[in-house]
Amino acid sequence: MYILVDKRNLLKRAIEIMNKNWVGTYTIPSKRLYPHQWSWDSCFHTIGLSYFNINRGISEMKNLFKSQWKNGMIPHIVFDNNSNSYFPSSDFYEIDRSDNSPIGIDTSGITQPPVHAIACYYLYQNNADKNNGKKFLRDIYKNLINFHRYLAYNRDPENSGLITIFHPWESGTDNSPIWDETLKRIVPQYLPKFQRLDIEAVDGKAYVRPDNETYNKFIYLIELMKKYNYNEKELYQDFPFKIKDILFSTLFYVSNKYIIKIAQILNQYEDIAEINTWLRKTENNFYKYFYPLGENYARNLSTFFYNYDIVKKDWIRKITVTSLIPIYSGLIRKREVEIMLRWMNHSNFCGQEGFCKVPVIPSTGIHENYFQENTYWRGPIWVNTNWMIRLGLLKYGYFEKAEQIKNGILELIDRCGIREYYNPFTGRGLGGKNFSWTAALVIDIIYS
Ligand code: 2M8
Repeated sequence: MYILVDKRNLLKRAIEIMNKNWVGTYTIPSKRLYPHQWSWDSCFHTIGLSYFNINRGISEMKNLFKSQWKNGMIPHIVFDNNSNSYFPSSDFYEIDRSDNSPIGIDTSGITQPPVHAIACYYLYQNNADKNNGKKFLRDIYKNLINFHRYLAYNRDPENSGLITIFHPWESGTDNSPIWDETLKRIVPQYLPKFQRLDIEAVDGKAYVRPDNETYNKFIYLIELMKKYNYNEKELYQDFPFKIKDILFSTLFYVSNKYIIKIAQILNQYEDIAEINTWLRKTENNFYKYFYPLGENYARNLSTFFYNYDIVKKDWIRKITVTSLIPIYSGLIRKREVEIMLRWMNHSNFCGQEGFCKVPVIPSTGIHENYFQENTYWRGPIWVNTNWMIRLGLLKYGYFEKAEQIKNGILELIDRCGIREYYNPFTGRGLGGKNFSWTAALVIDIIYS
């Protein structure tokens, strides 16, 4: 049962937060906890901005692409060196070790999921002045292609159309139980002295953030990447964290389709054949890499799409929201979508038998032993993953279920505030306050 949400008021609140977090050229995710520019956050921000301030959206994307590495990588953070409330800060990454790092711009040395082409398309689609929209697309087009070429050629030596990540921070779902076993195998040989600043930023509530052991491993993996001078070819040989990630690969696939749309708007056809080869590769390998035992398991309710650990050569069989994300790709068969729908209505996620008050999807199955209702990416509800699942449901024609998620998200935010994530039983807001991508995506959800 839904409470009627005053959408006009919610929209006003969301825009207010986007305005407060605007720092002149881009939007920060949340004051104090995340005071810099984050790559995929900026894409979600841009999607929201496209409804009420196109120029700010253009500025946000352009500022991000200014930081693009010479090999095409978009770094996951572009630092504002006037801010010192976040660790690790820019100097920790030592990006000068790589010949590819940009000159005079401080960034991290890792990347994040590619939502960029989707965000840029929104800026065109929602721009009343189509000439201006086209001009922006023309300005940004080569950067988009270069980012995707970087992913296609530097992050997929298997030629599978699926992307490998080197660090949980690259996944965007940083603290997910998906990474637990792989991280367990990694024993830090050395660690720099550092002080975590994230716990203070969430008012000392350590339980909503990753534990110290996990955080040490996050830091150690960056230390190790530095030893390889961020050279992907060498990292690929013996780096201990190499995972084919479903969410990242799904976004790569969807974004490739958006690049084709953009190329067609610009009458720029020369790259389309190459992008089509990436699309075909993803289609041909998605089941092979992400769906254990392929066709035979199709009728088994417990079968899911799972991330693939390249080092261990095995699937990571954890029930998390990542397993549902393939629905957003549109490339999976309807029968797997139907299995997913049964799962979504099952008590493992927030369905009728679950305890959730509103039907939205938490970040892990609620009956799993790794489920933690308040801890970052280990149980709480996130708006961006629900946004993708809703769009996936619409692609497959499940309008009623998509509408439930839409209403669930709106009700959750209306009642519990614009936060980074939410307890799936009580709806209590957690993590960063006044969180920008929640605000931005709620704007899109209201309008679409
Ligand atoms: C979280 O990640 C950062 C590291 O990148 C952190 O915890 O310090 C994640 O939720 C990530 O997906 C997000 O982009 C970032 C900023 O919102 O915060």
